Amino acid sequence: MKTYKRILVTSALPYANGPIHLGHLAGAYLPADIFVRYQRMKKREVVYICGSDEHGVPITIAAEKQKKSPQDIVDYFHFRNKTAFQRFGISFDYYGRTSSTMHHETSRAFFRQLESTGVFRKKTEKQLFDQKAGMFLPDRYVCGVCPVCQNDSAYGDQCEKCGSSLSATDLQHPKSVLTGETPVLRETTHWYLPLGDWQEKLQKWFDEKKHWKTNVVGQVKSWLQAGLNDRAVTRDLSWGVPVPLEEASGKVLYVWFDAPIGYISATKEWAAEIGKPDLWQKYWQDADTRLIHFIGKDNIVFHCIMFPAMLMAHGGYVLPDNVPANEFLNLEGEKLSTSRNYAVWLEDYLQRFAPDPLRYYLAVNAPETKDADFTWKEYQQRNNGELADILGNLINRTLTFTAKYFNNQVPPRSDLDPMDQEMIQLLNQAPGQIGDLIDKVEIRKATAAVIDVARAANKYFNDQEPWRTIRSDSKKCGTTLHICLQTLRALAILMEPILPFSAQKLYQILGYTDTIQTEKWDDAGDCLLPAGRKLGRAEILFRKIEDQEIESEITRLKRAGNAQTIDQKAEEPKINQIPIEEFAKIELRVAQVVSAEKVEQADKLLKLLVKVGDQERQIVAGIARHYSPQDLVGKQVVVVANLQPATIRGIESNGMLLAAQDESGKLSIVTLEQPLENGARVR
Ligand code: B3M
Ligand code: ZN
Repeated sequence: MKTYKRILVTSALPYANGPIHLGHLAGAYLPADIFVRYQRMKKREVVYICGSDEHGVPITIAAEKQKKSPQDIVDYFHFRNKTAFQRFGISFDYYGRTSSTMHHETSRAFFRQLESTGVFRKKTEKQLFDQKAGMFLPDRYVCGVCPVCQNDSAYGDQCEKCGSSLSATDLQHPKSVLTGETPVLRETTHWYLPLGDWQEKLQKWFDEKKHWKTNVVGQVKSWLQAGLNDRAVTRDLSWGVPVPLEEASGKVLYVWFDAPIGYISATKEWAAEIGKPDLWQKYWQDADTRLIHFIGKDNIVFHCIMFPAMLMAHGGYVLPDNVPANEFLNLEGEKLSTSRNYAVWLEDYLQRFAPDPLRYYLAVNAPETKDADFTWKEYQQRNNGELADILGNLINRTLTFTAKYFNNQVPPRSDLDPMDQEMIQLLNQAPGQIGDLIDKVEIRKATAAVIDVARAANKYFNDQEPWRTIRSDSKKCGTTLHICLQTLRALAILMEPILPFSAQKLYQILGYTDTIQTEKWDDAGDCLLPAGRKLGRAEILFRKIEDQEIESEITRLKRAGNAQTIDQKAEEPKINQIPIEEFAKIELRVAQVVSAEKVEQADKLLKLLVKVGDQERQIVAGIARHYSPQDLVGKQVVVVANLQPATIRGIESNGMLLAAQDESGKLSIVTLEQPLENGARVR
């Protein structure tokens, strides 16, 4: 196997014409995110690129349906999807958009390069034209009967039933999607990429890909066997990247020509943003880069044939090392459908549940080799039976026992018996085993293997019977708990790629103040949690999900109605009501900032000295990215005055400063509308 210096990971650019649903996540985003998070902890150089696909007929059709401009549609969904991904923990290094100037320039230059080296074939041919609408009908503007499988709702670019890639003129009984009219044929000129010219080179390149998934190999083989045809890379449309030739005015690049170039333009924007504008070249043009495209199976031909052919034709670019395309995720036994609104939308999900249980279920049930089915019942079973009862249980019993019998400190380890040794050995081996699986993008197995570590540790706990040895042999009992706590540290690291939110919480409970990403994957099994370490307070990391919650999700699905539009307000988050007595328990007071300073090596934290009445207090607040110390001195703020003291980065904090933060991440501290006496009650 070739060794690479750096890894470039991409996830398919989702069309900015609708929100993100579970099918998207399971196919192209979650597996990539798990892969990337793992590579980061392996301390490998890796960049994870994605962005909105803002061109093409899917966008203009959505705009027409909603009587908006394409720009309105893409602006709306670009930001909405970017935020939703972020809340789900998808950790892109950069999320671009294909309407950016950089992208327009990059794809026009790419086209020009191919044009000037005579790669394209220009052809004037008859195409479908809607006389009523007065326009040509490329791609999804026309539907009809698939010539391959006779499906009667195939589109002009693709049949979703049999996966065939089509040209609009291939369809039998074509109808305009805009007007329902039968189109006529009219002449127009387009630029074609003669894929046949690259057939041999593609075949040779593909033959070396022994490590590709069988579902991908199968599709690519059959494409190559059938022989590759010319593909038009321009369209008669007004929305898109204008073709950079005078004679082609009024024409734009075909969306599948510009969208994959979006990976390159987004990498350029990323490099510029981090202040190393040339770094994109290393990632795209240096043979030591391992390029991996995560996609769903409907995008295989574009990533395994068309884009590689474009890159070959251009020259100077790396080609993908792997395209681990996933099959589809169904929902309760049926195909997901955006148009019927039959889907679980990510934002909707996040209003009621935490991200990690969904990440877990989608990972352990990933559609890796065949279509998979999402059911709410199985989601609940997996969460309750595996996250809560195996992983959560191990975490809880270990922490509660340590708190109760060892003063909440890591007990020292003494002589090891064979069971201890076996457990330690298992920990030593786990990072290598799980890591190899993630490296091979076998996410289902990797996820199951993480739970297996917890399962083994639960058995170890049971077999060692610490509740008995605490009386008979407290040293032995300490050793058992010591090893269980080492297991929690190992698990925190090993689960980070899959369950990043819970991993970070567990890591903090173990007394670490940094982010868990600072850890090395290879050290996960090395028992590095120091004896004597004071632990934080245990909290329930995985709550059980009740039958009733699941039933109401199933009812929601049955109510599925119209597709999502930009005029719909996203549903307001459900707010948990509390009686006024609960609120009265919180002492909110007016305080004045006396001094403020940055906390060294913690770029988010400020250490504040505030005056509450006559009393001075020290508070550590995570606002350093938004306020500089001098902004704050003298200001009157609101603090929670009766919070239990906490130690943050080794500094004691006595209270909490109130601040508001919106979805974009903008933050404002809460101040007073007019000055009041320090210590005044806030109610
Ligand atoms: N937007 C199609 C899709 O979302 C397309 C992917 C582009 S990847 C370069 O399925
Ligand atoms: Zn078909």
